[in-house]
Amino acid sequence: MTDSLNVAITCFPTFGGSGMVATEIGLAMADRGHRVHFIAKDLPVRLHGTSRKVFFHEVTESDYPALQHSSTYPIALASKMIEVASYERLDVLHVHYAVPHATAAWMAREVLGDKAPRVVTTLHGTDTTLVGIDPSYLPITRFSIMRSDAVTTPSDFLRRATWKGFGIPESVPIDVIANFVDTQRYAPRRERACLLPLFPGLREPEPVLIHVSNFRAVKRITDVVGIFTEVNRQRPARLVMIGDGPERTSAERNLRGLGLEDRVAFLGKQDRFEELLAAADVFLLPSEQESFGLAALEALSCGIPVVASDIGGIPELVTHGETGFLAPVGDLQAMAGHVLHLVQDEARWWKFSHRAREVVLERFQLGPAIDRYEALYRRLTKGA
Ligand code: GMT
Repeated sequence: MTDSLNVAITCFPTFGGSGMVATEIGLAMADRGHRVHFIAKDLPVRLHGTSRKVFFHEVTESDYPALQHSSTYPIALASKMIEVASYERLDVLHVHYAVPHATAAWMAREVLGDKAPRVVTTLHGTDTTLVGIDPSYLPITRFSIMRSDAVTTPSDFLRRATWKGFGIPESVPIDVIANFVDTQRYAPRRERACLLPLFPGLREPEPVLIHVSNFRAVKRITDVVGIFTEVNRQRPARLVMIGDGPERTSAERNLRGLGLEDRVAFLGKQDRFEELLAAADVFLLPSEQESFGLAALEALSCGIPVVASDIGGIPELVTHGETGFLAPVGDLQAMAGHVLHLVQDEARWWKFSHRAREVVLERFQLGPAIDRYEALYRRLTKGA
């Protein structure tokens, strides 16, 4: 193909929405015939077993003793970007999560001069709402965002938060390209058998709640436990917890203290969990902050209604009273009430389930999102 592009993508390789979105964009671009280079500290979690035109460049840092107390990752990353851009003649460098990736991209561009690729920065969440606006990072992050050739966010909420948080004039364009989901992989299938190994005593009328996250404080894991406990008090229920992070241990301890450990399964990090998601009844996301909420979108795609906090970008994907219910952060009684309202009426549950899938098919499919990114890349490289 003559008009294929040479694209590099930088992301965190860890379990987390930003890395997953970045990886899916890269793989989809490769499927469309572009050459795609991932530049990261480690192999991104979903980048395995590919035979497509995808290349991985590992960022390596020196272990020289004098550097022991300094973080050299941004410099090592910028150096790798320079190397890849020079040898591979990159057209586009697309970085996910501004801190420190947008800054590394800016440094690389300064060095490369005329030969520099176009830089796209996709902001994901705490790089704007927390870390990026921390005074320790704000000036350089703001500058690096402003120096990007294009900036995107997954929600209108995050676009506004970026303008406001960094004091960037609203005349500076930020494209909202909503996160997306593979609707074939995350599809409705009510096969409860996959829950039996987790809960051998599961009886059909028992509702199964599910939560997926990195178990950081911002996810309010204590609230997940609180909502479940209240639901279970009124109607015996089960809870599936997928992911790992700092809040997991106390949540497990808490549930053991309540004598509920047999009703809850902590599975830790899982690469594939779509079967469990599709078999559950309600997805819980009571976060303190969420620029988007990718895991909630995956649940909706499986036809699973979501009960979540009414914050950030969540209302852009979950419609209160249609595909789930929203409540103020920390209002456990309201959230537990919403869960019960959903699971106590089968016809209502199915109505929400069908609408959830419908909305995802209408607005959050992978293809149209990739069209937008590809059009953006082409716009930036036109005439370059
Ligand atoms: O920003 C973070 O703390 C991490 C980041 C991630 O890598 O998963 O999460 C953000 O990006 C996701 C993908 O765009 C969004 O689905 C999450 O809502 C967002 N997290 C927050 O805003 C807290």
